[in-house]
Amino acid sequence: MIEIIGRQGSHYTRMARLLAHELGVQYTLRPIYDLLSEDPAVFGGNPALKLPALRQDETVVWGSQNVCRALARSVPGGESRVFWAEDARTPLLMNAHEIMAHTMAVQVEVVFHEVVSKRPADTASRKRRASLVNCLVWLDANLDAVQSELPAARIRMFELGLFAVLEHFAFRNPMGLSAMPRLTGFMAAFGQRASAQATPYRVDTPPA
Ligand SMILES: N[C@@H](CCC(=O)N[C@@H](CS)C(=O)NCC(=O)O)C(=O)O
Repeated sequence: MIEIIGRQGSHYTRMARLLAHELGVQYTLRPIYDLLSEDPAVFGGNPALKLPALRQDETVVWGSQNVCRALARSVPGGESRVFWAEDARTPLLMNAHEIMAHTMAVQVEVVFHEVVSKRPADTASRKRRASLVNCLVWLDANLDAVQSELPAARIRMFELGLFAVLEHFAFRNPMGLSAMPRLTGFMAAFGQRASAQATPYRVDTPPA
């Protein structure tokens, strides 16, 4: 019995859920309603107060990378069906995984500053948004070359993370992506996958 502790509106949770669906792993989602809680118990015991986490029997792992590993290990041959960031060997693929991971991380910071806390812009927040936009521009410019180096037969973590963060913009941090045609084209194509359609972004509403 696998339980993903996370949120339907979280791009890190989405990445893990996409992987579960791609691998055919059965799981239940235990929603975290209070993102701002300071109680580790809310986050599956994670002292970092971050989500997602995964519980399997008595074991809990924290963080999307560990969640994805645990999902892949839960099915025979699962790990080798996946192309992980650590499998990247060329500078382009190594950089692409770094930039995709950073885009996911900086999206959280931008959303926390601008959307959750509604704080006015400051030097640090302006730099974070510039960093986010720069990464998207880089990903758009390099997407074709990156995809040509990714093995077609594997489930590519780069694509799961990229799709999760790209679709997250409309849900949580609206910004125009029309100047990035390769990213929007990728999003439209990946969005046809059963895994994408099974995991749409939603607000988790606590039971009344
Ligand atoms: N390194 C963590 C980062 C996860 C993360 O930033 N998750 C966001 C939600 S998408 C979160 O927990 N936000 C709450 C917070 O930052 O306080 C991972 O890979 O799982």
